[in-house]
Formats: sequence, C-alpha cells, structure tokens
Amino acid sequence: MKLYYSPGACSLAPHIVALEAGIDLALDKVDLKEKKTADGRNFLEINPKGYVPVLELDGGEILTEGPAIDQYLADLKPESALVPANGTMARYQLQSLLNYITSEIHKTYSPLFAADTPEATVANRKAYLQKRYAYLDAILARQPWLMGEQFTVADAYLFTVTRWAKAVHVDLSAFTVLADFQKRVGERPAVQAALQAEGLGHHAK
Ligand SMILES: N[C@@H](CCC(=O)N[C@@H](CS)C(=O)NCC(=O)O)C(=O)O
Repeated sequence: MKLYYSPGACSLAPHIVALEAGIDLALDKVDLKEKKTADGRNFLEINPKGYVPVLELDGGEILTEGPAIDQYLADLKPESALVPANGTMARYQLQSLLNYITSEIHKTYSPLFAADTPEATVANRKAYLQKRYAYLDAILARQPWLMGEQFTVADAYLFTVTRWAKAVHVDLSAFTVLADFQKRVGERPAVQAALQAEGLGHHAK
C-alpha cells in the first residue's frame, strides 16, 4: 500500500495510524502546488480532487478522504484497537468525532493558510476555532483520549490538525489540557517515527 502525503499536512494522521497499527506503507511525497508525485506523475490522475491524503491499495484501488483512510487502515489491524468494532455504538461515536474534527477544525484552518483570505475572515475563523476547541478541551479534561481510555484514530487526527496552530498564529494558550494532549501524542513512538519520516522531527511543523 502507498500513502500519498505532504509533510505535516492532514495526511500525517493516516501515516500515524499506519505506524500505530504496524502496517508497512510506501510513501509518495506530493508537490501540492505543481500537482506532481515524487516521481513526476500527474497527481490529478491519481486523485482528481488534487489533495492528500490518498491511499493506493496493492491492487491499485484508490481511497481518498482522511477519516475514511484512517478507519480503513485501523480496521486492517483490529488488535491495535485504533477504532471500535464496526456496527457498535462506540464506532458511531468515533465517526461523530472524526466528522467534528474534519468539518469544524480541519476545514476552519484551511483559509488561514491562504494568502488571499481577507483579514476579517481570518479573525472570524480564529474565533470560531476557540469555540470548537473548547468543546474538545472539555472532553480531554475528563479522560486521556477523545474516546476515553483508548488512543484512537481520532486522537491522531486531532493532533495532526492542532499542530498547525502555531504556523497560522491561532492562540490555543487557553487550552492547557489540549496542550498536554499534544505533548502526550507527540511523544508516542509511532508519532515520532511518522514525523521523522516526513522530515519534520519532533513537534516541528
Ligand atoms: N476532505 C479532504 C481534505 C484534504 C485536504 O484538505 N488536504 C490538503 C492538505 S491538509 C491538501 O492537500 N490541499 C492541497 C489542495 O487542496 O490543493 C480530507 O479530509 O481528506
């Protein structure tokens, strides 16, 4: 299997998930600006949406969208307990969290990376993130991981998008529980290995 990624982008989450699960992944670093793979192929022919992450299965099938890829990888290794079993209420709660992270957090950061986003929109999005992080901070004040006592793919995803705060000047200093969470996730061997493989080193963007 191959993961198309860009260093530190949302593709870091499935990369972490694969390493947590002990899945051997080939990596292909995509130039997102030029839409080219590492070996110069047209990335748009692999994913017409033009973004990472993309998982290419051994038979050539393509799977896109981070939360779907995270769950696919985790389901390959149920013993890693990175997702609750399919069909259980806990699995739907996990999917609820993944949807919250993708739509309320991940996609609120996206305009902050664009040079042409108006200042008023930047301020609005930053205020919105404060509200949305407060909800997650309260969950993490009660339990070590988003789903409770077990580290799951949702934690890998939250860690990945929250790493962006510094780069786009989102002030998360009010969320000390979240800061502890980031530190704990960042210290996991699989996370350190993923960061290293993406050329990021410990905690760097
Ligand atoms: N809905 C997609 C969004 C993926 C996404 O936003 N990818 C970003 C990196 S974090 C990207 O590749 N952007 C480049 C582009 O859109 O041109 C998912 O959740 O997987």
